[in-house]
Amino acid sequence: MMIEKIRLAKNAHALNDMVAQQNRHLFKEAGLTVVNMISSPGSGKTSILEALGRQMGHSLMVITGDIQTQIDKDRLEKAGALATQIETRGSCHLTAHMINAVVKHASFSGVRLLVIENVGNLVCPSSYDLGEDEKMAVLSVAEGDEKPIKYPSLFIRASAVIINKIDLLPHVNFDMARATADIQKLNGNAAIFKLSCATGEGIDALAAYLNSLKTARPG
Ligand SMILES: Nc1nc2c(ncn2[C@@H]2O[C@H](COP(=O)(O)OP(=O)(O)O)[C@@H](O)[C@H]2O)c(=O)[nH]1
Ligand SMILES: [Mg+2]
Repeated sequence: MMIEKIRLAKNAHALNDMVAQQNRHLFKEAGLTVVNMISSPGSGKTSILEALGRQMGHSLMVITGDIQTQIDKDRLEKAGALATQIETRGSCHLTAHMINAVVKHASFSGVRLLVIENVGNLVCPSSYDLGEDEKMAVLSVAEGDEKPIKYPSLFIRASAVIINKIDLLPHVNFDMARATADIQKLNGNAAIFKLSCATGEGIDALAAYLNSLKTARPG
């Protein structure tokens, strides 16, 4: 019984990876940079993407995943970005199949950057390849400085980590030196951005980084 379960889980992952490769091919054909943004609920993913949307307009497309509601899609469109909502109806992460169903008929005319805002969860989303160029982790200072070492799987895989809500630092017990040292221990190559969506601090540096990803892509 246990062996059968493990076999099924392995098959499901293999199938996901196959569709992720199809997505990656499609994204490359469309000349897109694709980022898979992952965090716990409420760390500020949509707020960061709203700030980017106000700068980038329709050159930013977001596919946003939630258990239910179209709230984030509406917020992102209002901020100026293109947005599509996936309601997973209970699933705690997006899969390559869910993304494929959206992107296989989508028009990417004028789009430079596609961000997939994953379902809020620090664990499951990090083990599903969606066909992205890179994973980006978001951690807010209100969540606690020990979260990277408690939930290492995301931070090990992320090319960039955003530490958000730095405007709240005077009000919370968040040791920035500890958090950044732990992130660097887990992943020496991760770029770290300190951000506040409330004040706008750090948004330009993040936008410049995302733009440099585009120019670094071959073809
Ligand atoms: N003080 C402060 N609040 C923020 C910041 N970023 C987001 N928030 C708030 O945090 C809450 C959750 O943000 P949201 O973008 O929905 O997070 P998501 O669930 O990760 O998409 C909202 O009430 C935001 O207004 C920030 O930098 N500073
Ligand atoms: Mg959100």
